[in-house]
Amino acid sequence: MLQSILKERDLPALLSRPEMLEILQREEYGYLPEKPEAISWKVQNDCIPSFCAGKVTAQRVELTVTLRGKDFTFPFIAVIPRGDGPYPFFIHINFRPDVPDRYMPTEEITDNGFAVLSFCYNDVTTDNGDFTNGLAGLLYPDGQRGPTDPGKIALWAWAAQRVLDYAEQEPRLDMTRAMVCGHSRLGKTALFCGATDERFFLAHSNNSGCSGAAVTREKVGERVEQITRNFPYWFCENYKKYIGKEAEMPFDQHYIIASIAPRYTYVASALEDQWADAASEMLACVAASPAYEAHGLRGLVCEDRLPVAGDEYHGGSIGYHLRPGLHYFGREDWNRLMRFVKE
Ligand code: GTR
Repeated sequence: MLQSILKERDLPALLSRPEMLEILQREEYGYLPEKPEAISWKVQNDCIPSFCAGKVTAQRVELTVTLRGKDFTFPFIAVIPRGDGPYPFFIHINFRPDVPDRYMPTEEITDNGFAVLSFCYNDVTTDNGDFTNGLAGLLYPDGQRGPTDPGKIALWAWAAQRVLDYAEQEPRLDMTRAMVCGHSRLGKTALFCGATDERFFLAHSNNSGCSGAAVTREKVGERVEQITRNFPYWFCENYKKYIGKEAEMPFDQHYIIASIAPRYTYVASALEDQWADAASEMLACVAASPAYEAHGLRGLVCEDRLPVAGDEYHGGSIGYHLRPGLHYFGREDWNRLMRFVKE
């Protein structure tokens, strides 16, 4: 059944990872900036005194990167279980700087044996069309972008990769188990981040929908037209070419998941999130699976039907669940994700 639905959607065939990343960057997200010339940090220990009853350490880190001769600083918070580790860890690209946060049940995460490093995307560069502030200001002093220059999603993803640079020298973090996660626009960001940086062991997209985990062709809810009208600055300028012309796109969103292979991908959908379109999110996982099979792995291992609430597929290298409820990144999503990682 799933293969016949996919046939109707008529998706472009998978290509090699470099070819898919090239197309995704040129046509959709813009090219990821190069690595910074320098990176340094200032650490404030015990930034949330007595946090989690002393079971963790919480540090506030101010990370300074030098790019194209200019400096830019943004903060993140690293919460690590007490002990030597090394602990598997999430880099959570969040909407708010708060720890804990309604999208991040920190104590539950660390009780499960994971560390979590989180930052607020607006502290990297604002979620609007202003390309003169924060990291964007280093790249676009006059605020003007060319057709393939990175949009905000690529810039937030780049920042998460810099948090990973920091993690590399923290012996309590297990670099073989580095994971990136985010919700909605930041789920799109987490996928792009994981796809473009092979140091990540897993990328998690929570309810990312259009231009994230969901296949675009025949998608319901949000489409290229709405997303580029409301949020043109998330993408490169080239993406607008495909308004109403989705069938002509030389890519679809299964490319972003396939670019994470052979590393793990986790896609979480929500039943009442029709704007994101759970069926199209699951179909992208199915369509990306041959990229895993090419490595001798299984992609999404699932029933041969569209998802229903309560489905959880943890048998392959692509994990998936569809939970009841609204567009949200909650405990249930985290718990299912953490179970997938532990299994
Ligand atoms: C919506 C947008 C979606 C999704 C969401 C979010 O307004 O249409 O693509 O990303 O925002 O980030 O909360």
